[in-house]
Amino acid sequence: MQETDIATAVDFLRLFHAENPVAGPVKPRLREVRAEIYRTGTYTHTPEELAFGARVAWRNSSRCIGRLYWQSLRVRDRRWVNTAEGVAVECVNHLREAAPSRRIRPTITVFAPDRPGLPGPRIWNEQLIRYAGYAMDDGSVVGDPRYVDFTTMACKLGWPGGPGTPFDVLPLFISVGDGRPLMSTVPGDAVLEVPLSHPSHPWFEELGLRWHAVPAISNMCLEIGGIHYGAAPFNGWYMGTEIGARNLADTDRYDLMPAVARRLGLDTANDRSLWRDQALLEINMAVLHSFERAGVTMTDHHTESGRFLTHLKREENAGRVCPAEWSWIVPPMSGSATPVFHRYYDEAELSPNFVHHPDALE
Ligand code: HEM
Ligand code: NRG
Repeated sequence: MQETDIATAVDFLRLFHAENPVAGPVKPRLREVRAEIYRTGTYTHTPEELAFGARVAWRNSSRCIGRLYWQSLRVRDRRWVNTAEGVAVECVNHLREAAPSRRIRPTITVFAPDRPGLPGPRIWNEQLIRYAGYAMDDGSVVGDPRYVDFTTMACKLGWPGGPGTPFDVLPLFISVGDGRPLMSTVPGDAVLEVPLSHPSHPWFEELGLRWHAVPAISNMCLEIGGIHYGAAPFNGWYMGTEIGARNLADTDRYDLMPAVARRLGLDTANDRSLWRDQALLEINMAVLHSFERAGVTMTDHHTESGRFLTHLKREENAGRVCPAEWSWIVPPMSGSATPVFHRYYDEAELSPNFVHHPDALE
């Protein structure tokens, strides 16, 4: 772990004081931080700097369409938690607090940062809740094919495997420094899930599909003013297409378009019958309907596209650049039916931000 770069720290502290006049002048704080870096090789954010830094990291996440509410991110400061056991407990607490009574609250938990010579904790899982993928002898997969490698690793590290359903929740793997990670199962009451049904096709329920309510990315590094928080899981709520048009539909994921098209009686031998498009639509109707029926927060791609344009206008009025990546912002179905399709965006990498660990597992 390297020493903290002073210039990066100074840039962040200037930004914090410019956007938070109540914090007073920046000069005394700069003097303090420079001295701490000379003395220890790094420095410590105040709770206010940490909360602001995490919110601005979200504001700067150019792939995220959901940034309108960046100021309302709840920040759980757990920087004193630096053991794998402690991180496991707080990840479960995070999940419980993020969705009390099914209303999801955008939340981040920030664990101990890396310090010179002393790496902070890492969560190996891509998200706190993900479904196992079991490779069968006949080449098929039970569960989520995306996590076959992760599941194989989990079993090698001592996971006995789940009950073998297509939706077995994977255990968490958490490490501090080199060596074997701690394995920790996520208790069932911390995993809110929604069974899927369709508003007008009763047979849809028979497919036995479900999805977890809270997307909580846990393998990205929160970088604020030169400090690296390697474990800082965050969540918002789902946009329906993430589940309906990708997780359940991609041919290398649950690959449900053919099965749904057959139940709909469509001609799957002919591409031009648009059976895929029709199946995709029905799966997405089912996802939005089911979350609504269960009272669980979810957005749709039309509403969220409109909100994102509002966000862009607000950022422009505040005199800020809002970087965005077209290929991530445009929803994976009906792109041209949403306003975010019909324009270009500024591309820039701003700090604070969330960055992928170079050695992250899938
Ligand atoms: C990406 C929506 C909250 C940070 C995304 C994506 C969507 C999305 C649709 C693209 C995902 C994909 O294509 O796989 C939302 C919605 C939110 C929300 C509806 C509701 C509040 C948040 C929060 C944070 C965040 C709270 C961080 C504090 C990110 C980041 C990515 C992303 C870093 C890129 C992930 C990557 O590179 O793999 N978001 N988001 N989002 N979002 Fe959000
Ligand atoms: N597509 C992924 C989740 C990526 C992030 N999406 C969010 N983030 N909505 C999936 O699990 O389908 N968030 O923090 O709300």
